[in-house]
Amino acid sequence: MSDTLTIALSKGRILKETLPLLEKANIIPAEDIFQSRKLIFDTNHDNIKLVILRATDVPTYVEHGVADFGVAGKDVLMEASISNVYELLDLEISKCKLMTAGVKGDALPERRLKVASKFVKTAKNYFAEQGIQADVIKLYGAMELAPIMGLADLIVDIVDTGNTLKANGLEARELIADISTRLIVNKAAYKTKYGQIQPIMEMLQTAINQNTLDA
Ligand code: PRT
Ligand code: MG
Repeated sequence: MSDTLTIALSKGRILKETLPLLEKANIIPAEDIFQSRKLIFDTNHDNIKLVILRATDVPTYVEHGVADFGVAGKDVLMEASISNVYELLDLEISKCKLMTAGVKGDALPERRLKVASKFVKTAKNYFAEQGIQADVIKLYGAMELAPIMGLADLIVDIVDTGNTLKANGLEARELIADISTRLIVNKAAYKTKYGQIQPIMEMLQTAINQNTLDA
């Protein structure tokens, strides 16, 4: 059905905070997402479906218009190659910081820097903007290990409390970006389905405001 709205959600920690927000906006999955192995869910609205994706795949589904809406971290959006997408709302959940970090107390070497990150594009852009020469090495996880093992001088990673860095003898250095979860929409869908999209946006904005007041 062409008037169906599909919302792509990032699984993991973002999902845990997104579902209560959707519920406040009266979008409720027809069954418990955490108790199911399904990837696509009906909701209390005939025309709204939810799909649960790996966070890095959310922008891709929205870019191609197979999902109308997407919910993803700003870190993931900065790293994605998207041009058919508008960022509609800051959901103000799963907040954290994208930072550089290095071994506690270590000075940076005089040579070209070695940086390890999952966020290669964002890291390259950041060091280029700073006028710092850096080679960025792609890692898929456990970034904290790279400086300890001598793979990199610095990492670019997400920091919340800083406990993970601390536990590994690292310290946060420079702030690259404040991160929170955003609602994105496919540009074409925004035009053709505006009548359906607009009330959902309003409900979500009310839910975000309510969250902020509760906090
Ligand atoms: O593994 P995969 O790449 O598929 O996803 P993931 O497991 O990283 O996803 P998940 O569920 O962790 O959610 C990631 C998204 O949540 C990110 O894209 C951010 O937008 C957001 N977010 C918010 C965070 C954190 N806070 C956070 N603290 N993502 C990751 N972390 C990590 C941090 O890097 C550290 O390793 O959590 C650890 C604890 O952080 P500290 O500083 O509190 O110790
Ligand atoms: Mg994780």
